[in-house]
Order: sequence, then structure tokens, then C-alpha cells
Amino acid sequence: MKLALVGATGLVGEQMLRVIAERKFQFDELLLVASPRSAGKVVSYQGKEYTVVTPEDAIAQRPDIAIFSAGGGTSLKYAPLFAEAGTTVIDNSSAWRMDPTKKLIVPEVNADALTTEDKIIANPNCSTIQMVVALAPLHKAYKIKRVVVSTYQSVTGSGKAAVDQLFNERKGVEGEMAYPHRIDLNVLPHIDVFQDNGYTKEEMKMIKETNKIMRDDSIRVTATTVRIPTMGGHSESVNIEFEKDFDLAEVRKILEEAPGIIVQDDPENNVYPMPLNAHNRDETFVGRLRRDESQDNTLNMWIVADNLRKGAATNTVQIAEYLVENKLV
Ligand code: A2P
Ligand code: 11C
Repeated sequence: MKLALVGATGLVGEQMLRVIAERKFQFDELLLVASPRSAGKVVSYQGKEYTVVTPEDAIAQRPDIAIFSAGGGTSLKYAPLFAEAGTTVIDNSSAWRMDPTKKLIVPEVNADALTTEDKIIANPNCSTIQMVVALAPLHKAYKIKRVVVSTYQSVTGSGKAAVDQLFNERKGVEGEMAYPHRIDLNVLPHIDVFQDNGYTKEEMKMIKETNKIMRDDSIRVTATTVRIPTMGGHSESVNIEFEKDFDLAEVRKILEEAPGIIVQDDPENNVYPMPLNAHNRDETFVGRLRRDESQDNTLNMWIVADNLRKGAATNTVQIAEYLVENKLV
């Protein structure tokens, strides 16, 4: 198994390397790939030294799997070239997600859709991933009609420059602005660019990607996505209207038994999911389970996950694991 990591020097790329090591993902050869700016740089990983190569050098070596987290432009340009060389690409950017010929995969939800024909596989947006992990088992039990989600997203979702902005502001140091406004001691109801319909691109990703991953366009979704001055993960307040009525104890049991979920819901003891605790964890944390008393068949819950882990690196590595385990590469 020859594995290539494209974007190995970036924030998500570094997290990918950590996740691959922790999960003991097996490979015989590893190619660390970045832009020509980094080519030739030596990176130490797991006691070995690797020389960073360009995408062209990596394609020439025909890896079995290439994991991409190098931005949409790099994916659009290079993923088809890797695929032509016989490599299966798992892409973490938004470049291919809504392409009807490409699968958009969250292993706990729809990995069964994958076949050997899938040469470019898309990894969803972080805020979508953690939500569908919790929605899928409940959809199976009670059929979801509508979801209203509001997010509280970590600055790590915007990359290193945004983390720097937060800490510079906290220290009172002048620096580059990753956001149009101050983020420390503030909240920005604005993630990614505004669209003609008044929603942001992040909000539209949550809406469209949810329908595609859940394989059900009848689920209606509306979203407000918000950046807050936090690190460890994204949080989401989710209101779900079902077709069938539910029993709250049964909802809890379904979530407890669902793959990849940890229920943290003991309000009397102040136990609920928080980004501080989700940080560096691969699971999705769910809590604050309660009936929406204003409407029939409707549930409120709170979902937290590390956006660089389950929202990016972990989900991608899980797709690679599934491909290998099911002999799809
Ligand atoms: P480099 O470090 O050489 O710029 P982040 O989103 O954290 O900034 O990371 C982006 C990642 O994508 C980095 O590893 C970056 O490499 C990589 N990258 C950017 N452009 C290209 C490209 N044209 N080909 C390969 N990798 C690229
Ligand atoms: C954020 N969700 O938190 C974004 C980052 O489509 O993969 C990930 C963007 C994407 O800002």
C-alpha cells in the first residue's frame, strides 16, 4: 500500500499524520506532498525522515490512495491526474462534493455506497459531518422532516491565520486579519462568502451536503453558521422535527448505540458536550437531549466534535480504512 498525503504541511495535513499514526493505518510507503515551495523540505514522522515532493513527483509514483487537504484549486487540478494514474483520491476540499458523479462519504452513514469505480471520493464539510453522524440513526428510527441548525464554530476551521488573529488580539499585538472583524470577545454570524440568497456558503454546504450524505432530498434543512472565539471544535444547536413521535429514553439509547457517538447528557451534574473536551477526540459528542415543547415530534440537541479530527482528518482516514478493509483499492 502506497499512501500519498497531499497538503502534508498544512494544518489539516499535520492532523492527518497524527490520526494515521494513532489509528495505526497500515502502509508500506508514504509520500508527503506539498507545493513546490515546500518540495525538498525534510519532515520527520514516526522516527523516519521524509522529503516533501510535488504532486507531479507523487503521481509518477502511482500511489494506491492519495488523501488531499490542499485546498479546492489543488484538488480540481490534481485529483483527476492522480485518478488517471490509478490512484483513489479522498479529497477534503469542497471541490467535488456536489458533483453528482462523486460520492460524499461519512463512514458511519453511507460508506456502503463506495465501489472500486470511485476514484475521487469527497470528504464533507466539518460542520456537516458531525451533524449527520447524529442525525442518521435518528432518521432511521423516526424519519426526519426538518432540521434547524445554528453553529458555534472554532477558529481552527479557518486555518492557521485565524488562530493567529485570535491570539494576537488576545495579546494586544497587531497582526494580519483572517476575518473582516475582531474575533476575540466577539461573535461573527458569517462563515465563508455570502451567496445571492443571503445565506453563506458554509450554510448552503450544511443544507446540500446533508441531503446528499443522507440520500434523502426530502429532509428540509436550514442553517445559521457562526464563528466564535474558541479552538477545540465546532458546536451545534440542532432542532429536529420527525415524522413519527419518539420516546426520549429511546432516543438516548439509539444515540448511545450508534457508531462514533458519545452521549454526554447529565445536566444535573453539568455534563454536556463542550469543545474543550472534544479537542483531539475522534468521536462526535451529543447532549442536552430534550423535547421541543413548542412543536409535536420535535427534539432539541447539542452536538460537538473536533472539526480538524472527525470534521476532517479522522473522517478521511476512516474512508481510507474502509476502502482497504473492503478491498476497494
Ligand atoms: P505548502 O506548505 O507548500 O504551501 P493550509 O490550508 O493549512 O494553509 O495548508 C495547505 C496545504 O496545501 C499545505 O500543505 C500546502 O503546501 C498545500 N498546497 C498548497 N498549494 C499546493 C499545490 N499547488 N500543490 C500541492 N500542495 C499545495
Ligand atoms: C469552517 N467549515 O469551519 C469550515 C472549514 O468546506 O471543508 C472547512 C471548509 C470545507 O470555516
